[in-house]
Amino acid sequence: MTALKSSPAWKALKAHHAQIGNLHLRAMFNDDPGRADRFSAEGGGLFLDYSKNRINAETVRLLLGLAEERGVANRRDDMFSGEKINVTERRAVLHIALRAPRGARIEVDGADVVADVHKVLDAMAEFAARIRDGRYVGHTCKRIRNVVNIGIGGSFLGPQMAYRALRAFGDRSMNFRFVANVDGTDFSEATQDLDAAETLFIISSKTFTTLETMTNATAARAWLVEKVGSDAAVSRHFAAVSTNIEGVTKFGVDPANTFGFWDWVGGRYSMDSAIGLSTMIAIGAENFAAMLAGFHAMDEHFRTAPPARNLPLLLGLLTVWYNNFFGAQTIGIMPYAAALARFPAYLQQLQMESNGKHVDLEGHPVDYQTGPIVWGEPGTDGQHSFYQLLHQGTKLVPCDMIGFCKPLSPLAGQHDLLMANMFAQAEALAFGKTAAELMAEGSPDFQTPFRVTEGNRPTNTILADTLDPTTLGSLLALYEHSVFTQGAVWSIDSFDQWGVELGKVLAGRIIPELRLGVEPDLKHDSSTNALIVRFRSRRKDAS
Ligand code: G6Q
Repeated sequence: MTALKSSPAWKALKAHHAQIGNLHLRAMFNDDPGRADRFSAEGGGLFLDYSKNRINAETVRLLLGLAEERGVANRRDDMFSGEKINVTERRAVLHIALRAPRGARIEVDGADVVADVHKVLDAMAEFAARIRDGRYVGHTCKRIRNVVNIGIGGSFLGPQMAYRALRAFGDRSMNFRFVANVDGTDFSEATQDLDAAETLFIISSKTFTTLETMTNATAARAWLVEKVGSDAAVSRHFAAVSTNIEGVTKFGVDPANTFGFWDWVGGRYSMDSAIGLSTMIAIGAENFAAMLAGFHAMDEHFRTAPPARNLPLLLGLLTVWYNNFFGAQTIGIMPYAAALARFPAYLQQLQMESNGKHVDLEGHPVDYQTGPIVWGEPGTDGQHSFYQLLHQGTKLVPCDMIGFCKPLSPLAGQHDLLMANMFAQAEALAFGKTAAELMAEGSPDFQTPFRVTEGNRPTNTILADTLDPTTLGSLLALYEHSVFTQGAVWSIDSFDQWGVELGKVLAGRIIPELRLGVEPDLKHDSSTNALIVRFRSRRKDAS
């Protein structure tokens, strides 16, 4: 494949950007009354209005041309058919198989995986039902009322986000907690008010070797045994989700409470695998199935919808447009739904771990920008903190506004206030307010320059009916495939994460150096050495 920057589509986009990059959304909307219709699309139960982007019909045509030239569709088909597109780990990338309907057939190395997926889903459903209806009891025959998921990264962010997003569909008689950080505070705070006899720990770890998770799992075992007063309690109070069944058995989890998944599921793409066990216990197997159906609907949309109406493709290409041609460094994710409070953090991992890469698929350094920084907060909260910079700052921050037509809360009137704010913010960001408009409204001269909002700040608006399990699934798949599209354009491996390894190795080296008692022979740089010396001496003083 031609190098990205010398490809004809890239060059055409560069020239096009030079022509239209400074056009104002005000003018673009004035010149084209059909703009909102022209630049909106629907799929998988989601409506995407992308008209408030700094694009015209030619931009879309050129971006779709870029996708074609970079072979996005072929790469997508390779993913769906189980090709080993995670080249650096020589693995298939088949999160789409996790939500394939029963009876579908997707092969890895000639063997169907969908039947295995449903076998695990059935076992999870049975386990979840027994916990929810009280047939499954703890060591002292008490009903399980607390579920604590112990896991980090992909084994944490998805389950925690989904639990919060779908609380309206969850069992309110149960408590769900999530422990990720190796900071002991995380575990102590999550468990301090729980009755151990009513608590189930789910150890969620693909590898079952992760330092944070294994440390917290060990702390959980000690906490349980101490509180319940018996080693035998472990088998009733622990479940595990992993690809490393040997490790799970060694830890002492009952095989009947163990749920597997496969190396073709990446951690950050795993919340709809058995890693979603806590989600399933919270919302029930039927709602979990509805979530999978939402994922699948978007998978099918991505696979079959024509490019010009393909939501994930468009979203991914718009990200490339701002990232590579406008030099935008970040994307803001603003869900207008308090229940999606952890959605930006979830997307942060999905996007940044997938596309924060410095070499292409052949291992050559890239000479273009790859994945943007993702951040965000629910609206309206963000409006009262950082939106000032979005409106009047000097940086271009394209934002995704995500909202729902129907409220989940009984305070339905407040939902209109929420959504009015979402629509208003997108409007203000796009069109702003000129000095002339302000003066016509009587703005004092001395204030006018400070009050001007230039506008021309791009947003996508994603609108769905209700934040329910199906919609959540669809929304998550939308972003998964948008991230995929970007990675395909940039010719990078969106499914590995080698960059996180070095820090882990270095921490492993430093751990024994912090233990008091033995004087370590420090061989780091002068800064790290001095920090370790200072830490040791202060820690000694404290103890
Ligand atoms: C995700 C990453 C990473 C991973 C965690 C936890 O894609 O690989 O976030 O999920 O490091 O790993 P384990 O599930 O193996 O404990």
